[in-house]
Amino acid sequence: SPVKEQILKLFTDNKDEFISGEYISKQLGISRTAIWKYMNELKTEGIDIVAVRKVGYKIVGKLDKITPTDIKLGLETKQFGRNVFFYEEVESTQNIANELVFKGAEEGTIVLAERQVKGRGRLQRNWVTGEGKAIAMSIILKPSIPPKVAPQLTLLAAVAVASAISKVTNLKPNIKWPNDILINNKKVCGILTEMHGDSDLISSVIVGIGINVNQEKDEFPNDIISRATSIRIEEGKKILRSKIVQAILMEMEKLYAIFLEKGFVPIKLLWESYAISLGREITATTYSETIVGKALGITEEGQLLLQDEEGKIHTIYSADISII
Ligand code: BTX
Repeated sequence: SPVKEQILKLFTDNKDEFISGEYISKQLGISRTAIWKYMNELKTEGIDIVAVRKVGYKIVGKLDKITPTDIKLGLETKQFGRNVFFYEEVESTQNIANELVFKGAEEGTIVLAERQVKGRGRLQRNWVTGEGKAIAMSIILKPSIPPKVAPQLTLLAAVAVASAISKVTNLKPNIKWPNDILINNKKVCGILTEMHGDSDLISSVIVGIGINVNQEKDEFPNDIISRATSIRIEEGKKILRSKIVQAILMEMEKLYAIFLEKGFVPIKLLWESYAISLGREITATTYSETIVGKALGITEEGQLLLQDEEGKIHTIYSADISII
């Protein structure tokens, strides 16, 4: 309800402080009894609120959940994540976001799920979502850009995730072109961007972000265990998923505004500051060939520049990269 949203906002604006019942009552124009009712509702949702007589209410903790309440409590964005669709189980959050786009969902709308039974990666690959311990999120964007520019949004999303992880943990994530986020050389996040529109102009882009957050080592399937990691494994402690989601939305909103105003160049610089493969010998496997060479950098459009052993420079639009 709008009142509940306003209460979540009051707590967000006054984090770590007591808010008096009188203040809430005046701000929202509701009775003390009504406030009491909303506080109880938040408690049943797993929000830990202390109430001190004559002082007020304060939030002292929450569970590791990603419901709309969990996301909005502490969210500092203007638009991103203001509309949250949450599901216990979906085939893929990308599919739900797709349907929402056709129903006219606003830019910045997000879809989250605890379980994905058909989570997907690029090229029809599978993406594993550790139930209750991972983030599976799709963000709807509606930029007016030509389709060839869309891959830049994948790189932008990678910067947003890397910088969000750096802000809420002590970790130093890296990006492997185009879309893997690695910590200590293991994959902690994958990003998949899908778009709608015609050949001249995009109408929407759905950015899918999968992050391993609180899984322990033995919780990964055998086929990925040697290449995957989670924030918990690397940080050595659990972290609230809602905090990471909020940080990503904040970074995305900021970077996206910069991108729309100034284009890709400022994003490119940030991307390069996280890049792991630049200057190294890599193998790039495209749909038609395998090229071995040195990664020189990315172009102003976001493609990878690779110099092979004969000195020839290749511009790579899409490939799997392994670092030699
Ligand atoms: P990708 O094609 O770069 O990576 C997929 C590959 O990564 C798989 O083939 C597998 O080897 C490995 N992999 C699968 N699951 C994991 C995992 N949990 N951790 C590490 N490695 C893994 C990356 O594609 C894009 C992933 C996007 C996922 C999000 S989740 C929300 C949204 N919904 C959806 O269905 N996809 C996106």
